[in-house]
Amino acid sequence: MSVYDFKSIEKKWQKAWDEKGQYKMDTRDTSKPKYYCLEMFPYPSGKIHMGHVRNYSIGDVVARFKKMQGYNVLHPMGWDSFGLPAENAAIKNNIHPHVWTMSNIEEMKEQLSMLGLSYDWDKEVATSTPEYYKWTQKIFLEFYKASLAYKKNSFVNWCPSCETVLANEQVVQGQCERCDSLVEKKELEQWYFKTTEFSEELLADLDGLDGWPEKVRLMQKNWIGKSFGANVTFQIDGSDQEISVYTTRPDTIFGSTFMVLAPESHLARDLVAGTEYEPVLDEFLAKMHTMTQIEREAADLEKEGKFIGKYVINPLTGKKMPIWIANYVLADYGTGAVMGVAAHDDRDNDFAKKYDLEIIPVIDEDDKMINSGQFDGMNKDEAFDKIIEKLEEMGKGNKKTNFRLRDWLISRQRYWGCPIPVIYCLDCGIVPVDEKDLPVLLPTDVEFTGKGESPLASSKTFTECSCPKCGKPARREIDTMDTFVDSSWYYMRYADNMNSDRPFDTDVVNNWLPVDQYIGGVEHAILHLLYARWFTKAFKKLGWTSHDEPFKNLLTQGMVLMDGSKMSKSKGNTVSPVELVEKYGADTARLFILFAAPPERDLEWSEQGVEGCFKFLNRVYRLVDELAPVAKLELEFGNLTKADKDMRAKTNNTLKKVTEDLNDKFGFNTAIAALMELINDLYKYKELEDRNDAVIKEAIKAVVVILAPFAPHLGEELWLMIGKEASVFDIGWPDYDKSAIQLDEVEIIVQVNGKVRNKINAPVGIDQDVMKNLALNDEKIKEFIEGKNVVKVIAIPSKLVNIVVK
Ligand code: ANZ
Ligand code: ZN
Repeated sequence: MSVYDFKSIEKKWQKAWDEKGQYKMDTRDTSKPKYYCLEMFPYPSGKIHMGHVRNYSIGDVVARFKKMQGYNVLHPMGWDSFGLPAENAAIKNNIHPHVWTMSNIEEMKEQLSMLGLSYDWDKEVATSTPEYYKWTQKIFLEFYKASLAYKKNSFVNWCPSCETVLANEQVVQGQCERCDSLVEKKELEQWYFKTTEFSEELLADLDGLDGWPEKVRLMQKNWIGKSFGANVTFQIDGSDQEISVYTTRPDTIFGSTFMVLAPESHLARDLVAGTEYEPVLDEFLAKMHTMTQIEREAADLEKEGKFIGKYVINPLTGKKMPIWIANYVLADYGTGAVMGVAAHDDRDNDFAKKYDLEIIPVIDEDDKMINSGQFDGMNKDEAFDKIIEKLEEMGKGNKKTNFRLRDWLISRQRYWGCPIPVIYCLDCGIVPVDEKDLPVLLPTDVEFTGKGESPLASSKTFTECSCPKCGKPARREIDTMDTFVDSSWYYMRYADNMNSDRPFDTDVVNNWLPVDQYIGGVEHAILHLLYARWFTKAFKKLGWTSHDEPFKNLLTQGMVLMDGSKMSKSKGNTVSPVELVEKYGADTARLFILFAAPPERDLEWSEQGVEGCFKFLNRVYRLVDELAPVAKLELEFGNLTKADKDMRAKTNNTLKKVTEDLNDKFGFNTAIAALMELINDLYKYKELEDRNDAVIKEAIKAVVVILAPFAPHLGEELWLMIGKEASVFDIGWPDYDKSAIQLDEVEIIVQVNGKVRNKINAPVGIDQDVMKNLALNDEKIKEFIEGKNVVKVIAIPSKLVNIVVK
């Protein structure tokens, strides 16, 4: 008897698949229906972790199953390979980001290949390679031409001691993550993508994404944040200048007793200009610049502000309202000005109490208007519309919807990102790089000091250039793009990754998109998915593609936990995938991960669970090994006994259940559980003296086929052992035999006074009276009804008999 030598089995099949090109596919082949299975590509940190193993194991089962079902499956993998860690490594270890990144990719690819994943590596992309970022730059230029990319001033986080711009994540409680200095705000010109161009579509199309988790759709919806209200204009007292505010509560206007402006707004600056309040604003602004956006928007922010010396007139009450600046008003939302309603808005309430401002309630407990003149007594919803009408009549306001969604700031003062392909000329201004000069390559003569605005500034060969328009000396843009730009379109490039004329061929991408199944972490539920959706809409507008949404179905997998908390390097509670595979094999690792929890749920790591899966695979191996000679014979079913029929029913029922579980339901754990049951039954059945070898053969084949997508190496090996030719993944997914699962007998539940007391077997289609008799005469049931009065017997055909006794 041979043993389950997973090491040599896995090595053997990985080599065989490789040599045969098992997973190569042609995206231009349209002879079969397409299926695009995509897992979120990783940042190449150098080491895979259990989260990757989980993500990719799930994707691999889906891809293999769909291929067996006859689809042409696109299942690619690549690298989100620009980003800060490479740059930090460069600063720390004096190694070039490109070298560091490529060696990490090498390492990770090797680790992934240990898992036996069915990727077509010919489709690989790495976003930091010139072959890829050339097209990211081309896309930028197209967006620029279409006014979907533009430049404007904005504030960035600046560390005065590191002399560098910090990303929001690098600011911890207002301090630089590296040196703890107080972070300042510095105004720089920055590039933006106009995400707001598609706010309506991004919101409306969420409705059609019924293959997405509801919670993710909701998160997107909240992020886009559409609100309904009005713009209202207030005249400045003693001037004909006006201030416009955005409010979602025009019904509360009679209760508005002060106005609050964002300290950064131009409005505030204009109002104090040349007055004694100018230094007040300056001092307040300096304080604001030490705070991050996140802190400013926090609900528990301690409200603070200053009066700036002027008043506005409330258009409906005619009363004077003092104008303040306050930390809770944001410059880039609405108009940057708020009508303060202390009685009905929590933030305004905190503020009014602190600074002793007037508080006038205008809506009572029954949602009826009070203190609101002609609107008194009206329901507040009615007043909402009526007040807007009134303001419109007066020329003081109008209905307005607003989106919380901002344009996307894509400039990064970093080296290891995609260079923004524009040139600045003193005479011509911003000049796009000619397409024939793409890619704008990252220079290699850069010093990584961690200081300065952008590392690219230190490269003369890079910054100095000539203007494409007039030929005069000019300089290049030194900022690079946010890495979310790279990951917003990689899944389109996969479909046509060798294209050297354009980012992708329109027909090819129109055929392959949307992705049929996208799988990844819920941490990308907002930004990555939103940006990818926005790119899709932008490409459609450019006429490059015709689909509306990038991802038809989305699965957000749960976390991998150890002792209840997320496995992470910082907590030191990790299990190394490499060590795991070395100890038990990839098939055990995959099986455990898929069996231990449904994919959307968190998964608690258990060494015992891994052990259990390993034992199970050993058990399967021994069983198939023992029965292989039988499985190779030419056999007929002949006459079947009850036991034979039961075994056939089990086999075919299992096949049916697994097929249903895998068909877009992600019931991996229940499918594996069903397989385990089948194995148990088969172990018992094979010991029967009058066993039927044709029944065994049928069961063994089902076992191997069902196992294959989960444990592909062992699947192939067993397939060979039972005399078939590789590959088990080239055969079609088998249909189950319907006639085998239509049993001659059914199980009938017998209840006495509503309590289940026994289960009895009865022929299918048995008469109700015969059913009742069988139940009443059953030995076990007799014990429960002896000496009692049978009042009533109810029978539900083929299911249940209930006996009522007194
Ligand atoms: C008066 C009022 C009364 C308001 C009330 C709310 C409740 P959403 O729903 O998020 O769109 N607001 C407007 N612009 C702002 C800014 N730049 N920074 C901070 N807050 C701002 O929020 C709209 C509401 O947020 C607006 O409606 C405004 O306050 C405030 F009982 O106006 B409201
Ligand atoms: Zn010029």
